[in-house]
Amino acid sequence: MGWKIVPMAAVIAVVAALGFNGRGDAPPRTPVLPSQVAASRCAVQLDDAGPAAWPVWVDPPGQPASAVAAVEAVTAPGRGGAALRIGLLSGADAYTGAHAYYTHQLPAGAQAFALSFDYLLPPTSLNNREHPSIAQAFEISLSLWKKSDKAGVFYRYEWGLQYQIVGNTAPDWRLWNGTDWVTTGIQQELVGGDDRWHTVLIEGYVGADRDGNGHGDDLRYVAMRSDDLAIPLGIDLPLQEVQVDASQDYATVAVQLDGNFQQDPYAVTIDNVVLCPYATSPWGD
Ligand SMILES: [Ca+2]
Repeated sequence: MGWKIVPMAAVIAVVAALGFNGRGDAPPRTPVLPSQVAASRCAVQLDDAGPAAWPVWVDPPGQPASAVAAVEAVTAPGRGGAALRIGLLSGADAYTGAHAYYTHQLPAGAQAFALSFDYLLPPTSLNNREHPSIAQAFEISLSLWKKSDKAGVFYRYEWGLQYQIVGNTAPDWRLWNGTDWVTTGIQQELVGGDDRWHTVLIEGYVGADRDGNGHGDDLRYVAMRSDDLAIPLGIDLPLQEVQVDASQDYATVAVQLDGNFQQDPYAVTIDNVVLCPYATSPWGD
């Protein structure tokens, strides 16, 4: 299938060598392999809500004319259901992204999550080899808007995973720490094109107050799966919380297409978008 499988021992060594900042002096944790999302528990596909439920926000903000994007309903050939096609259609400025997001309420106390979906990438080179890659990166994220213990004060907590197509360490998987992308050191060569379905799963905590400091700023990536590559992460990142205007708790699941240096148009199709929230850890830590 064309992926480069990185030996697990090497993955763990690379992650350790990168020196992700842990919180305090917590002892090393036992690596946890990603679970399979239980379809029977979390059967609602967010993409089936249709394009009207997935508005697009342009990143960076404040440049509404810098990118044109659209979300349309499509049927996924051979997969028997509704899917969404997100298109970055044009743009005046390089490196502009289209961020399509779905907003929903979560059960009270949700602080651990498994997010998974299937997707089709556009045909592209990787890391500008041979010819310019059509896309810069492809991202998924989960954001929580949560009430704090101060009256009327809400914070936003964001969790994200990026497949970086062009960059110094690309093609690789990177994690969002609230202000920047941090490489996992895990490289994978994904093939784009029709019927080249890929599946990604990310598990972890966000918005949790696991260290009891009164803030839900503990961000932990527990594990991920990309196609047949199962990756224990066990990475704690110090998340910067951002104060926001809100009146109730809610969450968004987003898919972002990042434009390249010449803002070439391209599209990504998503299907089986499933979010499983948990009030307590399903991973045994
Ligand atoms: Ca679907």
